[in-house]
Amino acid sequence: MLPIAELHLHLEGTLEPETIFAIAERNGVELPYADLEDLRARYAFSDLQSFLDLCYANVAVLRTSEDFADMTTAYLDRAAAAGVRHAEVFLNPQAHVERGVPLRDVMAGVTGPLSESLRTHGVSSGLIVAFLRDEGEESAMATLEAVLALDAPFIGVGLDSAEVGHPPSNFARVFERARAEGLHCVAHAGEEGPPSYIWEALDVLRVQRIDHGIRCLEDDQLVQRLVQDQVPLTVCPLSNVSLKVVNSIASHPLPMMLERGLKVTVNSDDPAYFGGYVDDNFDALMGAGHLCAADVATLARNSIDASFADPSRKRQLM
Ligand code: ES4
Ligand code: ZN
Repeated sequence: MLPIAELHLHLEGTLEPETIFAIAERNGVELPYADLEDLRARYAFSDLQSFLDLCYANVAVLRTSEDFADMTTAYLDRAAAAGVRHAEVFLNPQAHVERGVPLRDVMAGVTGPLSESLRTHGVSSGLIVAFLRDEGEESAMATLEAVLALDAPFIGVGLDSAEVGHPPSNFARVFERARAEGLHCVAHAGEEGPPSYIWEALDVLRVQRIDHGIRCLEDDQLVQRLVQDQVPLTVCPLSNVSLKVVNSIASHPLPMMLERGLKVTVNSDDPAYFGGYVDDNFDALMGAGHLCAADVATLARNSIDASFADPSRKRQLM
């Protein structure tokens, strides 16, 4: 197994149905589902929003730092088995603080297992604090200030949730502030949103990677820019099919993206919801005949190179 880095993974999207029920039970939280099968029957999405509604209803079971730690450890277990040797994971603190969970508990729960992950799992890791773009810039800025004040370790900021109607340029000041703090900057753009959102993420937010970015193919000048600057795109094939961003794995544009010289990586996004972890994403692409051995090697190398791992760790994994 070639060492890979996973760079586009939402911890909230790693809660498996069984875990949702188990944590609900332990916390005395009443779930609006009759049983596991009833919950599983709801994993058919029409678009990004329909997924977000279910995912963020389910995270209501998370109440204590132990819950957040268990979620993080379960992901590390599964990621290590998938061949992941470095992981940069998103967390959306707003979603939990708004439900009354103290930010310090959220951050302590997640950063505990991450800080030990190299020793416990052979997976180096970093946390990216992501902002719910539909909650606006003021809320994002308050969240950034609050996590900075806690001095819990995190390596960067991201921008996620409902894309259309919430362009990256709305968050210029938050990303400026994050950069001034020495944080890495990434943003979801060009999943459901137009190519102009990718331009804004690059030129206004000055991000180092684009999460998804597949709609860049609609704009030749944008492709040229992304190729020229070798801006990494964290592509999530099973997510794209599940959220109906593309029709099928067979028609996924990843082969075209590689062919055009874009710096593509393969990631799982929300693996508990979209049919699998990063290894399952590779398997799906291979099954569709999309990847030769050289492509797999390129994708693996891209993921390490596009990561924010320190140079000595990158050399170790290349
Ligand atoms: C997302 Cl806020 C959030 N959580 C999980 N997955 C996502 N994809 C886009 N936004
Ligand atoms: Zn995502």
